[in-house]
Amino acid sequence: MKRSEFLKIITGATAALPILSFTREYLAKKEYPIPVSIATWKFGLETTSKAMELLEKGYSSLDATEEGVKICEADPNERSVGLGGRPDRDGKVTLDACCMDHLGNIGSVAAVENIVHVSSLARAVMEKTPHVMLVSDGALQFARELGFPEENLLIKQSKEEWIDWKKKSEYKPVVNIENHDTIGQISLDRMGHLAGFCTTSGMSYKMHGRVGDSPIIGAGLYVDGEIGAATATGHGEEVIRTVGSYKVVSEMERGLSPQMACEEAVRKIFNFFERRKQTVDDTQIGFIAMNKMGDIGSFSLRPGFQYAVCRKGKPAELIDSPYLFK
Ligand code: SD4
Repeated sequence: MKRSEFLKIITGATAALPILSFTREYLAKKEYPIPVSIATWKFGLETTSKAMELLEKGYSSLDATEEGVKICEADPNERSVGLGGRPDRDGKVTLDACCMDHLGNIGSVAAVENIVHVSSLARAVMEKTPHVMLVSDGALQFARELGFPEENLLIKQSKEEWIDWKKKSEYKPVVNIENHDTIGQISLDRMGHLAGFCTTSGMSYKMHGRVGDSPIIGAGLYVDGEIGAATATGHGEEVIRTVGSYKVVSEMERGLSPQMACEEAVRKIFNFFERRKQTVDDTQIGFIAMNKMGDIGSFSLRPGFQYAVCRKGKPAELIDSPYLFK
């Protein structure tokens, strides 16, 4: 290595250190505007309100967030999460979910059929097994052992749409409409503890067995109890490629605000598109993030992404995310 290159690396490394220690000091001093809960998309209004009701009573961020996302999983009108989620190209609804707490405990399930509350199943993997991820039949078997109810998740409307889709079998995800309703939710409780869940039926008409970013710790969700948390929605393959949620949290660890950290992660994704000389015309990716102080941020690749925020003593609010491209 040339001396100048070496110096560049050294300078870069030492430059990062003061920012980091500044952040830690700042975190220790600031009073938390807590509790607070944030969630992707409009249904987050209801799920963050539910979480806040529980957080204000003193529930942990893990318990409150789980109760929030479960509302969405049980609602057949939400067509990309839980019951009523759109099927894969074989007509099967397969769900993905994960959770992470402030201590670094993680649990995840992927490609699960017939179980509505996969978020709770992911939590059970976290709390009741020596593992962190169970998939497909193994996850279903575990759910049965725990007595989770089984039901057909393919509602009539989804079935009819799928039959219609099969006429052309064109796999063309429509930005913000067809494939982008994953719920990622993060809360900060009265103890100052962060936790998050991410749950989805994934991309509509995906190949059977396809797993997106949502159940992948670091991609769809990441929580570092000493720094902050982030979660993603949108085109999962792109989020996995950049380990998106981890990227957001590691930018916060370097000292960036949640807002700037989300912007960095979206720019990184765009940079990978550019390298492959691909357009982002049919793609949407959105991140939301919160740091340990309860400051929040969001950023998306394209317009249309919204998220909900609910702070202590206030009604939940829907916010249009800033974005990179029109
Ligand atoms: C996936 N990220 O399976 C999910 C889809 C999504 O909002 O976010 N929908 O790739």
